[in-house]
Amino acid sequence: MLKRTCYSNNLKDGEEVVLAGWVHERRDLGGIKFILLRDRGGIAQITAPKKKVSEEIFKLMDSLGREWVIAVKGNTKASLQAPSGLEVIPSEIEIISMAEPSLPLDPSEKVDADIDTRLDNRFMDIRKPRVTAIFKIRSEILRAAREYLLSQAFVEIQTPKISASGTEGGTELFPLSYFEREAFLAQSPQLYKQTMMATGMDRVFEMAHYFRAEESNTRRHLSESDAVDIEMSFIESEDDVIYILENLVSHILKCVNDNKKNELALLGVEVNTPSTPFRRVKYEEAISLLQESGFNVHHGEDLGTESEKALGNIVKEKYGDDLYFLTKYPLSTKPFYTNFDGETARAFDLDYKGVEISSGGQRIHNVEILKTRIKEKGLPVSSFEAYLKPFRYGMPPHGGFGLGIDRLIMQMLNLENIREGVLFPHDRRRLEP
Ligand code: AMO
Repeated sequence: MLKRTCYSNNLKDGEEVVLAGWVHERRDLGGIKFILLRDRGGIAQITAPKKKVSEEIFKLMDSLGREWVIAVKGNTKASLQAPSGLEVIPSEIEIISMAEPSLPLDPSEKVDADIDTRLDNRFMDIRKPRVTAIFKIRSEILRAAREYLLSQAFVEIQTPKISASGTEGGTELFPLSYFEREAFLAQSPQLYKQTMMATGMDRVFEMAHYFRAEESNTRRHLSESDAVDIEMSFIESEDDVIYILENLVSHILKCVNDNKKNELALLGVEVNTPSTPFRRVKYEEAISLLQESGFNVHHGEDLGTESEKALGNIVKEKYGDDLYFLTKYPLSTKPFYTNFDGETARAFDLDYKGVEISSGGQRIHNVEILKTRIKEKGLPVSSFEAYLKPFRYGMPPHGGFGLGIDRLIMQMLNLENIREGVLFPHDRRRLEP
């Protein structure tokens, strides 16, 4: 097999190269034949003028089908017509793998496909350069997140994904049979990352995977999702956690802007790099702003999808901000582990263009108060014994957040559906691929 020497975006004039990839398109102008060859770097034009290539190659160009995998050896040459300004004149073409002629979707995007067809044939959908770009940006988001958190002395951890109890409330759990007993897929690393605060590790983060049996089929919920979870000790209030979150998100957006320019251009997206601190909007103010705009929302309720979206528009119009914290929530809307002042939770959400992308806060670190809150939420204290034990042997004040990566990329790139930013999204209806 010919050994690839470069990607299509690394071509230089006057070199012998070997490219390997997929036949994106073929064109035949009689005396000259073209192949657009697609690889991870983009698209390269392979040009075969009858007079300049062997008869064998000229013929072979005709026999290639769309989406076949080929390797092409040839010389690069400047060309005004070629998309990259360079073309390759082939001296050898090797067929590596053929494709059935009727394609399940069109990777050159000349024919539109609905989201279900795209996801059913995700391997081929991801061949589209614009879709590949989304996942290159996603990789940069995770790289930047690690970079920032490591720079702030956080230690990366991994925690179990099979757990004995729920963490985020009783519903939305995926039960599974675990030998002789029932267990659940982890909704989040919440209880483990809090347990880590009793170890003296002080600051931890996890590239976490959430499993949630979300009943409804929405554009922003999945059964499996990814998040950056952090937990930190010796905080004075939730403001210490907010500080890390706003600087983390700001660093991520800056890195995507600086390092993924080509991908953003391909997607036609501009990412605003926000300055810190982000705006804080108190829950009370949010309710008033929504009521003034004619929304039927009441104090004490959690904000629904529609009111969150409307609030995003109001905040953008009033203050010009895409990113803002919602603070001082009523305690009743937050999980049992949330610390509080009277009826107010020491918890926050971070919204991005009207969609919640993160939530977090200060936790309860007093074991008796924690037990009371578990009972008040109607949960069985007995199933939280393992979680509660570390709280009995020296637990510092602590807090943290979970930042949803799928939601972050959806809002950053203005994707219509969360599924577009996830390789193989799973939801109530979709378990394959
Ligand atoms: P929460 O339940 O708000 O908080 O989740 C944190 C963030 O994770 C994302 N997210 C989801 N994304 C897609 N599909 C889902 N089904 C889904 N569920 C959650 C959202 C959300 O803001 N333990 C707390 C975090 C903490 O306090 O540390 C938690 O899980 O972006």
